[in-house]
Amino acid sequence: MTNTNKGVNVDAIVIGAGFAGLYMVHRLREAGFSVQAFEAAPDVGGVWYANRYPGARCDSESIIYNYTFSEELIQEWTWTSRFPEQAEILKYLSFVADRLDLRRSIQFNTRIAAAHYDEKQKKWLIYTDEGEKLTAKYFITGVGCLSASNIPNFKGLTSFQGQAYHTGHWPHEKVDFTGKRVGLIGTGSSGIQATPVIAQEAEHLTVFQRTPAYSTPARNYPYDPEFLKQVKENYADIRQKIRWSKMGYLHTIVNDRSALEDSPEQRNEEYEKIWERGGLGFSQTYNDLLVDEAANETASEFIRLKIAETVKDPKVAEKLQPSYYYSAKRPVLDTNYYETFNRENVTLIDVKSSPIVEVTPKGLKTSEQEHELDILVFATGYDAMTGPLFKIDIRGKNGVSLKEKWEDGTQTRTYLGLTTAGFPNMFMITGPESPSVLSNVPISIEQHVEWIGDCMEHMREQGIETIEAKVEAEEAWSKHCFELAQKTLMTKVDSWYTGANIEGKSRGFLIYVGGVGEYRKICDEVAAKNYESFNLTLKTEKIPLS
Ligand code: NA7
Repeated sequence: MTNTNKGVNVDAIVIGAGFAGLYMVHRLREAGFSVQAFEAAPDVGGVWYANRYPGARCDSESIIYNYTFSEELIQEWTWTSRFPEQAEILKYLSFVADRLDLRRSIQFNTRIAAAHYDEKQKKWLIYTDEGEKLTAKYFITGVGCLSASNIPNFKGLTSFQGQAYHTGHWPHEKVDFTGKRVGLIGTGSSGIQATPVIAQEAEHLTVFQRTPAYSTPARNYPYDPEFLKQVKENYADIRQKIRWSKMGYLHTIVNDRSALEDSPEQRNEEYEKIWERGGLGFSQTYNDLLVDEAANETASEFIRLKIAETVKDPKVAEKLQPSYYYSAKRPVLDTNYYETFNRENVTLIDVKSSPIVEVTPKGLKTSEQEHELDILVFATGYDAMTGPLFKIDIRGKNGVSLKEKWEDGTQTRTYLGLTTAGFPNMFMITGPESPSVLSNVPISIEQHVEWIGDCMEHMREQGIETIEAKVEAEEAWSKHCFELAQKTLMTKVDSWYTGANIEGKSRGFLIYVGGVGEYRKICDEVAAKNYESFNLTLKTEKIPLS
């Protein structure tokens, strides 16, 4: 991979070469800015480069899990099935990087250790982990929301003598489970996707579950070429629809009424219909599943009954049935997850009732027994939203670090999830308090990249040197975000949405739940009003504009 665009002083430095970083590089280059991106991995892909665990697949449908900004890319790329698997997404991003000649602007195998704002120069000083130093007017993070992996600090963690992997850092070569005793900790999306695939190969699989998930069937299938032809012909409409939709998807609320308005029989029929359809639409069966406890219970109970019907051993079925509000934690899609517990080579251990005590050289010890294992899989999730940003020593005005400013989840303050006061000319793509993970992420990424690109062009045209969110604007935005979230059931359940999955992390809710269409409207209005909720300084005069 070559890097011919490397410079010590550029207009913009971008971190990451996933969906966000790639498009940001392209957008800025097209606008005539000099840009240098850095990526810790050896190639493009971001989380899709790293998440190579068995069964890794996206829960968004392929035809909308791509860039929409380029008609050429839409026409030239063809997905194979309804839900894209990791390898295919990675191939897609590699295709985009080639097609737009992006790799020459990216320095791979390089982690950014620090980014410090120099108030005198009005520039960002960027330090790589190898001591290289660069300066840039703009500092843009495209580090993803779920890229800082979480391995719980179990006693004896490093003593295990078998192979151990986190799903988010899976090796490139195939892990051979044949004849192996495998232990898998965690039953979120990653664990639930990996379980059926590992079970087919392993001699024995022991799944260590702390909290059961509500999982509904994905029902993946190969795409019909005729369908894809129609999609390509109508992409302008599709683009418009998803950009202004609630969550960046084509599916919307199926029945725009309360679940409680239907009789139990009607409701069952509706749930059954959507269950058969597969995909993430189940949570959209009625309009109040995420806000009304009683309505939510009807969907929760439907899924619990499905689990009970599928899993033959009633004791195992009981352990697999969740009791919190459906969809308040990230809903999961699966292929044969519950069926897998009918296999003789699969055991479920409930670590809430018998907690993991320690990792031993031979395996994993719970309060009840030691499980001997050859391979240990950590499907234990991520320090979401702020975790990837805190891995970099980001310091704004007066040397204050982002971590110090935000302190913990409850103190995090952003304006629009794009910027934060005290950090001029820094932009975050899908940052905390933007729709990000509660949307079809590439659509949210595109909107952020375009907003940032437009903002930088505006600044260039107007001779503006710095842009920085006003404190009162970010206070109001953070308050608004939290108030919206509190109207839902999502703040009432422990999850990575609330930061509860990370020991010592304070509870908050760092995702804007108002929807991508509404959010786009708000962001567009801010730009149309000449960024009045920001402090702007002019290049020469250095006088605040507002
Ligand atoms: P998730 O959804 O955060 O799942 C992590 C799982 O690991 C979850 O079941 C956790 O249980 C479990 N976990 C975490 N720490 C422990 C400890 N200490 N002991 C036992 N079990 C533990 O991560 P995923 O990788 O599955 O998915 C992340 C997102 O990526 C996903 O939502 C998609 O958006 C893509 P808990 O529920 O916390 O009790």
